[in-house]
Amino acid sequence: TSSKPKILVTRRLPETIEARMATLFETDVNESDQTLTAEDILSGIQGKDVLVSTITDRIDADLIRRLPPSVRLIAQFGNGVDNIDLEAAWAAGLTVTNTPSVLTEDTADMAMALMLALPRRLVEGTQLLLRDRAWAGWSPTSMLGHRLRGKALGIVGMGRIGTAVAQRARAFGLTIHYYSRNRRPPAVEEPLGATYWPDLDAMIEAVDLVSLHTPLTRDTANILSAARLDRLKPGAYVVNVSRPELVDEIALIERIESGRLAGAALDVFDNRHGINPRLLVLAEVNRVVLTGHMASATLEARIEMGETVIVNIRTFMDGHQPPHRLLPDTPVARARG
Ligand code: 8YV
Repeated sequence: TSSKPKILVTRRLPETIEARMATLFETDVNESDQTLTAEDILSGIQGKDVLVSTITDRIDADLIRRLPPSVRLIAQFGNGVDNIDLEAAWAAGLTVTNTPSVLTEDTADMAMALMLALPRRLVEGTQLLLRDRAWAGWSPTSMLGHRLRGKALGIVGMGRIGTAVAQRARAFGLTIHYYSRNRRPPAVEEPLGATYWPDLDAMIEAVDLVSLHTPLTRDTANILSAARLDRLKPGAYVVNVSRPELVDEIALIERIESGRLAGAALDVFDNRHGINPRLLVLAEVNRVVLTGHMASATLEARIEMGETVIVNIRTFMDGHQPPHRLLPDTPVARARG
């Protein structure tokens, strides 16, 4: 028997990461493209020390209760941990870690790309050429969109990612408004010219675009409710690279269909019963831009996420505090009940 930590990895990871894990740990990777069921996880985890999870694994109180006592660490490959019942994990004496920071900039880039895509008719521009297999040529009035410069951006959740989005948006000439549980210090606000709104409803009424950057918790589920969508200015846009549950998706669809809102750019959407066909129709007519949870999907980010998981596991198994241990009384701690 080896003294290497024994780990179960629920999804395939980049090759370099799997190879490195295989040298450092006794590694068991789910080689299928399917998410493991709770029963699969429970049978795979027997005799192991660490569960390496991703957002697609539902690690609820029941699963946690049934984990063998050998498991002491859940090392999430990812920043968001809303798939894990943190309170149940802590109550069971488990340590939970995540991989923040390494995906911040890439996620912010994607938010910016999505923000630009609809007003500058990016997808539509390509579709037009593909449909005609030809270009009618330039004209002073063809394919006019709208500029972002001068618009007011409302950022919901001014953590690492929200701040990185604000920096980019500032460079694009947007004015920065934000709602966050805690006001950021002047050293953060001032270079961004950012306006803090302690009242989300009030901020929503003041902005032209809203971009969501809060973790999904009990407090943030449905934060962009139907009532809040109704407070948006006519013609406003919604951008979501966070979690679908933050938005009342049906209400959003209705308001875009009616023309009340200009559109939405969504990297995350309710996929429990497949993509809402009304959302697909709106995407077809270029009122919505849809991407499938791609905001952190760069090879570089995935490798750094893997490296962060490895550091968390090694530090923990060496008996030290892992660098990205999640603790109660932090923003993500209020997992959904
Ligand atoms: C990750 C994400 O790909 O890190 C997050 O919170 O949403 C994604 O970008 C995913 O979490 C992997 O577990």
